[in-house]
Amino acid sequence: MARLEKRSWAEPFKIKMVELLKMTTKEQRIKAIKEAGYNTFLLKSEDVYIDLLTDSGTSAMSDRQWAGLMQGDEAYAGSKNFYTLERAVKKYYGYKYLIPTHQGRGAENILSQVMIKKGDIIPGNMYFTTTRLHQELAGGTFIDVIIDEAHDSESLHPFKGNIDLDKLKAVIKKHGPHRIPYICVAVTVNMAGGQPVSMQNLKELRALTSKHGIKIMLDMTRIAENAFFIQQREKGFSRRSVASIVKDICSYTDGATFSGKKDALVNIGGFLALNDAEKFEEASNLVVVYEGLHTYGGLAGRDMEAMAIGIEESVQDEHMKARIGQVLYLGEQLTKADIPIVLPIGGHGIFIDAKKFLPHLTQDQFPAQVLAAELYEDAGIRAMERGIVSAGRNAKTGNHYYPKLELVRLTIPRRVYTQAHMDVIAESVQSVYDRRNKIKGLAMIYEPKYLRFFQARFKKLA
Ligand code: PLI
Repeated sequence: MARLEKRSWAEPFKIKMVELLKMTTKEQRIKAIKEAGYNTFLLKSEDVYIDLLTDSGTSAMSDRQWAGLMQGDEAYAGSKNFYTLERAVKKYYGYKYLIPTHQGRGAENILSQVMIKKGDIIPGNMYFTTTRLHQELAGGTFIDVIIDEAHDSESLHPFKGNIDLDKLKAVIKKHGPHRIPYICVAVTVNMAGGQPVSMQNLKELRALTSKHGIKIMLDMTRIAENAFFIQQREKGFSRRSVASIVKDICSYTDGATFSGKKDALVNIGGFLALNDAEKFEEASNLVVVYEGLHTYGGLAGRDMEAMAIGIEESVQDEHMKARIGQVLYLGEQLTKADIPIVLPIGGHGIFIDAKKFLPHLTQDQFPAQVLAAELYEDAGIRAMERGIVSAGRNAKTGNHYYPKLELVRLTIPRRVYTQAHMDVIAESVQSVYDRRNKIKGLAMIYEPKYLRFFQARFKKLA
C-alpha cells in the first residue's frame, strides 16, 4: 500500500471541560430569527448551535489562564496584575507605556480624544466600525488608503491589507501633514476579510510618515495572525518565529490600540500602548474619566492577569498554525463547493461574498443580512453581516455608505470548535447555496443612530 504523504496539523491542546449546546428545530429557528428582526445580534445565544458571530471574547481560555484568574489582585490602585500585564506588553510588543481599558473601543476613544482635533484627517487601511466612529466623534474624518485589491474579493494579492502609499501621499498633499495626527494601521484588516499587511509595506510606510512627522498608530487587535501570514508568505520570514515578527511589526509604529478579546484569548480586556511620554500622561488622565484608574482601566485584576498569559500563548507558532489551519480547512471546504468567498482565506474567519451568492438582490435589500439570517434558519449557525448595514451612513450627507464588499463573516472563535463543526458549517452553507434563487431581500424597519448593525431590525420583503 502506498504511504500517505500528507501530514495534518492538529490542535496543540486537549479538551478538559465542555459546554453543552441546545439543539433546536427549524421551526424554532424560523420563529427566533423573526423575533430578532432578522438581526443575528438580537438572537439569544442559547438558541444558537454554532456561534460564528465573532471571534471577539469568545475564545476558550487555557488552564493557565483560568489559574491566573485566581491570582487576581483586586486592589483599586497598583494591582500586581497591572505590572504583570505591563511586563508582557513590553516583552512581546515593545511599547513603553501601557493604559489598560475595558476593551478595544475604550482605547480607541482615549486615543482619538488625545490625538485628534476638529477638522483632522485620519487615513487608514479600511475602516473599522468602532474605530472610525471614535475618530468622527473626536472631530476627525477617516480616509481609506488601503490598496484597491482589498475591495476585490477575488484578488489573490497575498497582503491585501497593505496601505497604498500613493493614495496616502495624495492625502498628505491635499490636506497637509499638519492636519494628519496619525495614520491608523490595522493588522490584520477585519473588514477586508482578515487580510494581512506585509512587513515591507510597514517599513515603507514608516519612511514616508517620518518624512512628514506623521505618527503611525496600530490597531494590533489581530497582530499574531498577521505575523503568521508574514511568516508564511513574505520573503525572508519563513524561519522567523511569530513572536519575533510581532515585535518587529510594533517597532515600526508609535503606539497601538488593542482588543485583547481576539488574539489574546480572553473574554474581556484591551489596552492603549504608547511610546510618547507626554501623550501617555494625557491619556492616563483621560482614562480615569471613562474607564477607571490608569492601573486597571475598567478591568478586574484577574482580567489583566488572564490577558498577560493569553498574550504569551497567542504568539506561539504551534497555536497559530492550528488557529489559522482550522480557518483554512473551512475555507477549503467552501471553495471546493464553489461558494464565493473572499480570497485568499483570511485570519479570523471566512467571508462569504453575498453579492455573488445572492446576485438577484440589490445592495439596498441587504444581501449579507439576508444570508446571515438564512444560515441561522438552516442549521442554527450564527454569522455576522459585514456589508451595507455595518458600513452605516455618511455623517455629513446622511446617505448609506455602499461598500464594495458585501460580506457574511463566519468568524471562528479560538480553541472552541472542532473539525466536525467545520464540516457541519460547510454543509449548511452549501444547502443554502443550492436554494439561493428562492431567497428574498429584507427591508430595515428600525435603525439606531450609532453602529446600527448591532440593533437594527428588518422584515422580509414579500
Ligand atoms: O470589541 P472591542 O471594543 O474590544 O474592539 C474593537 C475592535 C477594534 N479593532 C478591530 C480590528 C476589531 O475587530 C474590533 C472589534 N471587533 C469585533 C467586535 C468583531 O466582531 O470583529
